[in-house]
This record gives sequence, structure tokens and C-alpha cells, in this order.
Amino acid sequence: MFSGPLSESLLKKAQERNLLKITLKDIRDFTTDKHQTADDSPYGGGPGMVLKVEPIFKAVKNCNPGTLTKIILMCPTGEKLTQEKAKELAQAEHLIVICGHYEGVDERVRKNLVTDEISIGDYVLTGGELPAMVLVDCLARLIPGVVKEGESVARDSFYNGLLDYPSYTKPEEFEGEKVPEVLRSGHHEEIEKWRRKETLKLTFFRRPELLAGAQLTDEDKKMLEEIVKNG
Ligand code: 4FL
Repeated sequence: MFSGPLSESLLKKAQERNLLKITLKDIRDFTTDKHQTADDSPYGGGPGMVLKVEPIFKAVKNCNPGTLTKIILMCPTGEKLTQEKAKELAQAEHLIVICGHYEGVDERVRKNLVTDEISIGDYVLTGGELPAMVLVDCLARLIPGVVKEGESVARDSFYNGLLDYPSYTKPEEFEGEKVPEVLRSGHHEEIEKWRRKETLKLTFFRRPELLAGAQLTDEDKKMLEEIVKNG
């Protein structure tokens, strides 16, 4: 579940360039019985299995956490991962990410080990492995040098709290659908205006709640009034 994403494109290059180091640990390697039991049935009964506390503690200790290390548990009950939270976590020198089990993790892991609990959305998966990869990918591209500087990151959807504007590339016409004239005009000021308006339109119609938290200029507000009036 990890080798695919970690050995592809940006994440691979970032590791080769020593911008990022990712180490994988298997909690089963930190068990003591011959069956390498990492989970057990819940106290109080009920269905499902719960990830055991000792192997997780041992695995985390084996990562040599320092006082500044953040120990993150991926779980559906965690704080929702947002670009803002990602920016905060990306400041840390050392992160340890624990992948939960869909049936649960012994509560003492959460209470006495974990510093941050993160959810990637309101759905349940078979485990926290893919969410961990989502988090790693999201944080990796915030490390200076991983994504070409100044380009993508600062302009991304969500980065400035609004949705991104639509993009086009060649061909100029596809199945009768043409690239908007203004983008081919070479008129930079008009292009910027069009893009800003498309950003505001998309955000207004799809994610209006994002507008409340955005920094809007007087020009933006005028454009929004127009959007509200004319669609
Ligand atoms: C973790 C879902 C983070 C969403 C099952 C185990 C999960 C998850 N965000 N589902 N962990």
C-alpha cells in the first residue's frame, strides 16, 4: 500500500534529493508472540479487532521521537485535514504517522502517545494506510523545493482559500469546443481578470462557505455582486 505512491514521481524525487525521508515500520515486527499478533478482541465484547497498544508504543519508540516530533494517528474521528492544517504540520522536522485499523486502536495510544489525530474525510476505509499516503503527499509538496518554487503551490486550489480557475491547453478546438478567446488574446491584465472572476464564480456556486474565510479585495466584491446578479 505504500511502495506504489512512495516510489512514484514527486515523492520519489523528493526522497532522492534528500528533501524528505520516509521510513516504513511494520507494527507486527514489534510484537513478541510467535504469531506476531498486532490486534485483539475488544474488552467488553462486540465485533471486530482492536490494534494493541504495546507494539504501537514500541514501533513509535523505535522511530526515536524527540520533544518536537509530532505523532499523528490517522482515524475517522480525527481533525479534518485541510490545507491550513497541512501547512501547520509541514513545519515539523519529524512526523510519525500511525495508521489505524477500521475497527479501532486501543484508546491508550490516542491518550498517551498521539499528538494529533487526523481524518481525511467523512468516510470509512479499511485502514489508515491510504489516508497516511494522502497526508504524506499533501505535506511533501509543501516542503520548499519539492514542487517547482513559486509556481503551483502558491496558486493551488485552497492555497488562498478559494477554488482554482479552469485551465486549457492545446488544441485550440476540441469536438467543437473552443478555448476561451481571452486566454488566447495575450492580454495579461484581461486574462488575470477572467481567471479571478472564474475563481470567484466557481467558489460561489460550489463552495460558498469558503468565501467567508477568504481575503477579498474591493474588485473581488464588485465581481461577486455581478456574479450574484447575472450568474
Ligand atoms: C482515517 C478514514 C482517516 C478517514 C478506517 C481507518 C480513516 C480510516 N481518514 N478509516 N482509518
